[in-house]
Amino acid sequence: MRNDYPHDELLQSGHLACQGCGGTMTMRHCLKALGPDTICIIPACCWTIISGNFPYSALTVPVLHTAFETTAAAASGVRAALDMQGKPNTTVLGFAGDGGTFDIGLQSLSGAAERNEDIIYICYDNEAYMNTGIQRSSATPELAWTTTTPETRPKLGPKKNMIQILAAHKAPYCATANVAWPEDLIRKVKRAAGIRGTKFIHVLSPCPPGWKISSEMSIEIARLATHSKVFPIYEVINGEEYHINIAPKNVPVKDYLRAQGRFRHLSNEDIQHIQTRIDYEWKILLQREMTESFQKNMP
Ligand SMILES: Cc1ncc(C[n+]2csc(CCOP(=O)(O)OP(=O)(O)O)c2C)c(N)n1
Ligand SMILES: [Mg+2]
Repeated sequence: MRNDYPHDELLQSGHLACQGCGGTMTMRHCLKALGPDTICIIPACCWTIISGNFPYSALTVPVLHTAFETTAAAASGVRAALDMQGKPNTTVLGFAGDGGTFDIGLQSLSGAAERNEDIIYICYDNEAYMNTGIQRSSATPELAWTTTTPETRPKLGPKKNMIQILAAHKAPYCATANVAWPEDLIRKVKRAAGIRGTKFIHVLSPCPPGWKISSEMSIEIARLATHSKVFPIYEVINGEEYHINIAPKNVPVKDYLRAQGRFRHLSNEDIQHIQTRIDYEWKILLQREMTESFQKNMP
């Protein structure tokens, strides 16, 4: 392990997560990056449960549990209160699932990003409403099984592109990350902490029961998501400058899909359809990275 990897553990043992929970690893790494002077704003999601009840919380930082749709609004309020108290250096961390970010919390996140509130917003994306029993969200990948999109009627249409939505707000810093690359995630959270305004980090966080994988496969499958280009890892600065941070190994999408029970029903044609879409999205991302220098010169 590298020497600059933070050894402090702000997430204690005794939490209530499932084995192999990517959302838990995401929280652990984010808090390592931010340190103890951090306040977490957590809406309804698995993390409402994982931290445990006060005073037995596994989190050693203050937590405000808030309503499902209000993460970014509540974070804005906490930020304003801290500023009034003369505590500008305390980090306000909104930490929400994909349902709370892509769907129900989108308008409050959009409002905060438009006002450019000085907060870090981290979405741990396990690609469904896991806490309530694996219902599809707009982050669920195309043709995946969930309890509301059964194998005979799998989820139609592609996953919503949240980074593009935040980039369209000209948020000063947006990034994707993956629990399989903790050092990249920690670097990004630290970088976000040094920027004023709304910072958004979208972290792929596998869910073994929801993805129908065994818990020890969590990181390996997360890694395949990036190496197959299903979940590219990149940063967007000021909504314009794109930087891809991890070079994919061109693994066929099939290898990623076939490793998970939630895609067990897919035909070879389905897989080819997904591969075509992934290749197309990757091409667009490369083009965005290449047009960076033009955009830098815009007024
Ligand atoms: C307004 C409202 N609607 C529905 C719920 C029920 N609910 C609690 S957690 C949750 C799922 C959250 O999904 P996500 O944000 O993806 O987080 P995850 O559970 O996957 O960690 C739902 C639907 C709620 N608490 N409030
Ligand atoms: Mg979820």
